[in-house]
Amino acid sequence: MPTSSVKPDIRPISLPFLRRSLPPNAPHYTKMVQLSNPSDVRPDDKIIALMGPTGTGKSTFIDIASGQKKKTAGHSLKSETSKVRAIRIPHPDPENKNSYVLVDTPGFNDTNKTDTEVLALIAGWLKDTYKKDVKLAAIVYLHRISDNRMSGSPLQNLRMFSKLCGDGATTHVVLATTMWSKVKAGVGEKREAELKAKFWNAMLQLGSQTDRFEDNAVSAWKIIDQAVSGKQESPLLLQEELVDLNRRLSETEAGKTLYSSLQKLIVEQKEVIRKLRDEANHEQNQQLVKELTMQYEELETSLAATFEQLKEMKIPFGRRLRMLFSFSKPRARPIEI
Ligand SMILES: Nc1nc2c(ncn2[C@@H]2O[C@H](COP(=O)(O)OP(=O)(O)OP(=O)(O)O)[C@@H](O)[C@H]2O)c(=O)[nH]1
Ligand SMILES: [Mg+2]
Repeated sequence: MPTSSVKPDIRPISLPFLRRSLPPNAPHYTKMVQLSNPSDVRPDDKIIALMGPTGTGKSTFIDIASGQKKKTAGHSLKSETSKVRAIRIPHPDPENKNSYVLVDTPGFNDTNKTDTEVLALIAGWLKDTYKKDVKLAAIVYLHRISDNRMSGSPLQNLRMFSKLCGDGATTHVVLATTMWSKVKAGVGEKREAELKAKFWNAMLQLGSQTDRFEDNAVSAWKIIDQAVSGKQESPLLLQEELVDLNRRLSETEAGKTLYSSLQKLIVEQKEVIRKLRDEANHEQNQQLVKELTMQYEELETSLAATFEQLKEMKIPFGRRLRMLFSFSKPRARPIEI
């Protein structure tokens, strides 16, 4: 087995596919390097970002593509990836001499982080790398085919992603479905057709592609190759806004989308609180009143946290006015889903 002394993160090849397709002593996966900072990326790296809601399999995809299955992916219902994590790795095809950087991002609807914090983390990484003139070569956006409805959080995530990406970088996007083993083939196919016809349609019209991730390294690299293949790299809308136009995060299309969703959430939370209060007022059962009060208090805390996020994402009136009269506009435009 090949060994390495370069970095402690380096692991030998472990997947049968890679053993079959590479000579037994191939140095390929022994060359994996963890990049601690955005400044560690190089202009010649092919950067592949994994995005999508929490628990869709972003970390699993990277673990499988890099031959370190089940190293960083989570196994609980809690969100796992808490910061942007990147690894540099060569392509499994020895003819392909490019170095690839796979970027793992935390998903929105994280159980430990607010969406504002998640957006700030992703934006920070994208901003720092773009400042070094490094653009993403591809984005793999994951969606769980086992989700039975495209509403609530998956839809909100997709909207946020479409605003962050913009129409300039859509040809580098592969919208990939995961967890096919958890659904009956017919059900999965029906959901996939609906995604393509409805929710993904705007992005597909703009040149994005779709694929299925089949839980193996061959499938992961097929998706990566498909997303990268010979296209001119272009900045994401969010990168243009933050770096070229010097906007604050709250002033970007993604930031504004988050702001509206927080406003909506506040209205919903207030309504639930009102209903709980009414119910508790009319209830005679002491035990039930106690439970309702507990729920009520939890929601009040959650509402206060949403207000805090909203405050953070609010654009001061003066800046809003200035933006309105500004002639500098990004080249890319937001995509409406
Ligand atoms: N069957 C199946 N399970 C998967 C697949 N991808 C991920 N899982 C499981 O789903 C769970 C969550 O996967 P992760 O890879 O941690 O998801 P993530 O998108 O990185 O989640 P966050 O880090 O929380 O944003 C883990 O238990 C994985 O083993 C897949 O393609 N098929
Ligand atoms: Mg993860």
